[in-house]
Amino acid sequence: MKPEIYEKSIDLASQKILKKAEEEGIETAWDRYEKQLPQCSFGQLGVCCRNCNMGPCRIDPFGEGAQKGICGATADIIVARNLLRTIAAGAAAHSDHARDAVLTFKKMSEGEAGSYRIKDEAKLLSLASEYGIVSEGKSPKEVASRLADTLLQEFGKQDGHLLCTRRVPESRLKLWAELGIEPRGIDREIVECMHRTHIGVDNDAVHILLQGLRTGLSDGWGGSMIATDVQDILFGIPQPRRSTVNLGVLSKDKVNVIVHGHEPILSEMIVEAAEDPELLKLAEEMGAAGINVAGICCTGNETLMRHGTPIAGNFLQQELAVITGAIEAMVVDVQCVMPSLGELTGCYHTKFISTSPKADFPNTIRMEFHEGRAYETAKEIVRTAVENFPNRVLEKVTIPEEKQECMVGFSAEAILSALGGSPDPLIEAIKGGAVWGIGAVVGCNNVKVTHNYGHVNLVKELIKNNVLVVTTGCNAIACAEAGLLLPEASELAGDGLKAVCRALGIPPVLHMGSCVDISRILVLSSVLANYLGVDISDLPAAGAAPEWMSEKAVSIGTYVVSSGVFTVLGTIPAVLGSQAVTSLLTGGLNSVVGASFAVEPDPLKAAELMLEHIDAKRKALGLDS
Ligand code: XCC
Ligand code: SF4
Repeated sequence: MKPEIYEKSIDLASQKILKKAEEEGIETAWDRYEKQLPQCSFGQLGVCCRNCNMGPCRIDPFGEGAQKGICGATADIIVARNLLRTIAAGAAAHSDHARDAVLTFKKMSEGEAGSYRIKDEAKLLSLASEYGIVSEGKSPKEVASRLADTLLQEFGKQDGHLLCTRRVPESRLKLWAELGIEPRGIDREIVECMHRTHIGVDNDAVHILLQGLRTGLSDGWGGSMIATDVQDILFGIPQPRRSTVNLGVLSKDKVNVIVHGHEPILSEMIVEAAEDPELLKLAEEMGAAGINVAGICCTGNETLMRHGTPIAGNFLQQELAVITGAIEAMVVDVQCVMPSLGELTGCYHTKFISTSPKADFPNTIRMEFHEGRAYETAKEIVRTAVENFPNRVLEKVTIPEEKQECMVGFSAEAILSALGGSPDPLIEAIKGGAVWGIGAVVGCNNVKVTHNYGHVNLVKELIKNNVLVVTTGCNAIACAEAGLLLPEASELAGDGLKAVCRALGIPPVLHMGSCVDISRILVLSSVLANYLGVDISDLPAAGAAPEWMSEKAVSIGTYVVSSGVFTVLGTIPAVLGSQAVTSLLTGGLNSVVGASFAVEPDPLKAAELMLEHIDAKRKALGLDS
């Protein structure tokens, strides 16, 4: 039976556009999901392998048919290998994004990327000193060049350890070293995953998974952290500011340009180009009242955090944004961009512009983006959008009125300054029980979950129980749409958290950025752990990804757990075909890294698991007041 619209999304704006899609006979991800049902159960359990051409092989989960692949691989081996490849792909996506940011940074320092500059010199100097680069007597660009070289070496490093890992509490570093999972070069870990999963290499599930932990760590404390740091130097450390979210941010009289994907290298330039007097004049000539840039997914989070650029939606709203009929250009770079957008934009006047040398899609206009002429390309892109404004078909336009105000920009630095410069007030609030614990809630949308239902209900339940929530990615956008990123949302919080939020003027849910910015959460947890003189795994904190879907999310979950934080997944990972892998992930890991995963699709029950975990950690710290 076809699901009702309210079963597809809890968000009113999205429901309205889903209705429009139905009326216009337009297909969306939800329709394609229906056509996939029932989904392949071998795939769901993770027990099919095509790592060599004797296969594909699959294991019969009921124990009646084949129990081994042709090479002899068991379900445990196949599931573990598949999981390792998933982690490698996720880590590769984050880290390759980081590489491009560092390469732009390097070119900027050499004067070859004239559109970019050093926005935050203080962060440049503090990173330089962290990495032992002498800055006295050197110009900022010279320091930047040295820093870029040092960071680039992190990718190809063959020995030693990743520099960012020195931010971790001593106890955790020692544990990683003992386990042999201290990450080495970022690229090295990813390549090693591909090698190990080739036929006839690594065939012990535990041994394979340890490499998974190491690779995840090379993402969290490597690629993602480098991306965040370099982007902060180039574009500024996010500071608290207000903005608006949801499909209602689209303008009925301005040119609407959507930036979608993940890399601020592009979107920063688009935001700037949209203010160019020449293009504003052209917009006026085309009959538009101005140029409105709005984001989707994490590239949207990046510009939201730094400029307050509005966000039109999260992952499952990308098609809906087009279906409003109000978008002149959908500009994309990498990751989480549905290939369906090609055909879909063809049903409207929307120009679908792909910009990354790495990512092409059907039916796009290619406008490749290179640092050397970044601003010029951004201007050409915005011009294309502006010139498309007269083609908007008014009868096809529906912009829902729903838009929600939000307060964003809570980098670790901004949180510390909101606390008056020291973690002390937060620690005291945690000790006294006003803030019962910290919940990190992140991750995607997934058609298997009613859009935003998992995110919003889990977060509401946590704040109700005085858990301060930090968020990134599509969860942050879902929370913004539900009005949870406002100081006023502390009305929904328990009394303790409410009082703390009021005193500090902060929302009970703090938007810390894009998905690579989960590195900010890692840094914050290190700061808190070090301040308390404990390990990260001792903190009254828990993580969750209620609607996750991407391979990046698997890498994230892996490094969060390996860093010592219990994490609840809202959708089921493809591991249930192996008892050994499943019980290791959901239990055994506790005795290895002091944290594990749980799977719980019901957000209220997921919150309960997190709260139980936080209770136990409080008790262990002697805080059960
Ligand atoms: Fe993509 Fe980052 Fe997931 Fe959203 S949360 S669907 S990965 S945009 Ni990263
Ligand atoms: Fe089958 Fe083994 Fe080849 Fe996988 S690696 S396809 S299990 S023979």
